[in-house]
Amino acid sequence: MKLFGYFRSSAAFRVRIALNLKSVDYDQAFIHLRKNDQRSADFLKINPQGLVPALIDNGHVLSQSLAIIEYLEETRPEPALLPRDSVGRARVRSLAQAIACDIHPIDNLRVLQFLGKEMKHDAGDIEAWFNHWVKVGFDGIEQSLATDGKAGAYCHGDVPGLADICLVPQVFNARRYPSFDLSPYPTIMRIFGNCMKLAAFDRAVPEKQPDAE
Ligand SMILES: N[C@@H](CCC(=O)N[C@@H](CS)C(=O)NCC(=O)O)C(=O)O
Repeated sequence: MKLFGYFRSSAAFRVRIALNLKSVDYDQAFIHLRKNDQRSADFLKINPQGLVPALIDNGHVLSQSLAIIEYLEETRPEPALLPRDSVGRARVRSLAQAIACDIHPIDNLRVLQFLGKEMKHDAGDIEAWFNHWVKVGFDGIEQSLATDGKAGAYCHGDVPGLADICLVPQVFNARRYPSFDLSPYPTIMRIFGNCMKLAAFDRAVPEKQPDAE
């Protein structure tokens, strides 16, 4: 199994955590996003979307972190990353998608670069954009986690799963600008702290990857 990623990519970070939780060994190939390797002809043959992560398993090329993680869940069911019951699965997928579909895509590198290079926004505008969309997303996620009675040590009870896999990299992203205030999110940060005590999460952090700079 080979993961194409980048140490700072939060979507690749999700897949690293999932692979670690499932104790799957994998090789890594490093796609330097700041050098635009994701748009090189060689990488576009692997993922024409020009995004990391991509995962090759048994000759099959997979892309999109949530699709990859669901594939891992189906092919290597233990330990489960989704609850057994349908309502629980919907809740966990909702939390994961609140991050992966609603926050992350509009704060992505190519969006920030477009705001700067093409739309001529300055660094302050870009920081405000980034922080605004993390705040909008985190406000709702904090409210859900704090009030629906389903969170335990982790987002869903006391077993780490898909929602935690998305939450932890997004907290790393939220720290990109010191101006972002994490104090309104005590439940998110409590769960983040619990996740970071687990080796599967700790080994996946950006600074521990071989391509970290
Ligand atoms: N929805 C995709 C998002 C993938 C994505 O946005 N990857 C970023 C890194 S986190 C990337 O490759 N960015 C390259 C760019 O913006 O040019 C997924 O979940 O895999």
